[in-house]
Amino acid sequence: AQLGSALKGAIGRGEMEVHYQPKVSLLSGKVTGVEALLRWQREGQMISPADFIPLAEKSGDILPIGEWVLRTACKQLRRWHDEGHDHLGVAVNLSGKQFRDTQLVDLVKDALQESGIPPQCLNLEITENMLIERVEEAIETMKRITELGVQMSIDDFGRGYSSLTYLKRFPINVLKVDQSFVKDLPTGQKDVAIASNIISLGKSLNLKVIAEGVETGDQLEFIRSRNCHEMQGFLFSKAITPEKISAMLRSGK
Ligand code: G
Ligand code: G
Ligand code: MN
Ligand code: NA
Repeated sequence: AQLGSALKGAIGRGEMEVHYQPKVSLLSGKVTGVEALLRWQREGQMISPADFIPLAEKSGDILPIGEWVLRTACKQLRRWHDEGHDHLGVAVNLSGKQFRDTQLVDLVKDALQESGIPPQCLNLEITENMLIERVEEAIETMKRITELGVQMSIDDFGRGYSSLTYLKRFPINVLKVDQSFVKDLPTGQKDVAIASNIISLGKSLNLKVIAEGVETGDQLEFIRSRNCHEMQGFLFSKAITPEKISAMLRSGK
């Protein structure tokens, strides 16, 4: 309850920051985009979004917080574009409540207009579990978003109540292989089978495939050997401040 009441004013008190984790092309080795990851510094302590997002989701605070993350990420991307990195994209995670909010599409339009970024440079990440209920409404929302030119990713793919129906019926552009299937590559035979097949399934459906949670050179070699498009993980970088991303881009990465 204490954490919950502190959450209310956290943005106003300047305690929330958006950090960004690079996504890297396996072909060029270059940063193609970043994922926005929320950070809460409270009384000198970092509280993980894994701990406070569920609270915010319950209380409804996720709506103003999520709106702030989206607007902040779009405006930050605009700055990177203005610094000359206009190929860069930004991905923003949506919670279930945000995804079902009837004002989401208008908010996305407004964030695009306010920042002036090209719609195709914005990517919204949702998880499979958000697609189980109210399927027709979810498809409609995703259609309206992708008609704006905005891209959509299925995050943590394979971890939830996976159904191939999602790949068939939902308008998506990117598949993110859940980090649990990357963890034991390349020696774990089950991860080898599952990761290889998710990558080839995504590719044969013309989706961009991103492997998450890549921490070792051996994992990187494995996903490269399967022609995965991009990687994200501590091997390259954790989520860092926008200033550090700018420095990374200036250094030619
Ligand atoms: O860095 P990591 O600890 O950032 O994130 C933990 C979890 O919190 C992940 O599942 C991630 O998707 C989620 N998360 C991080 N930032 C946001 C955000 O801005 N919105 C939502 N809905 N989830 C987020
Ligand atoms: O659920 P989602 O994929 O949006 O959340 C990303 C989460 O994974 C964040 O908590 C982020 O900090 C974390 N993460 C990113 N790269 C790595 C990695 O290489 N290893 C581990 N263990 N976690 C990672
Ligand atoms: Mn994500
Ligand atoms: Na993920």
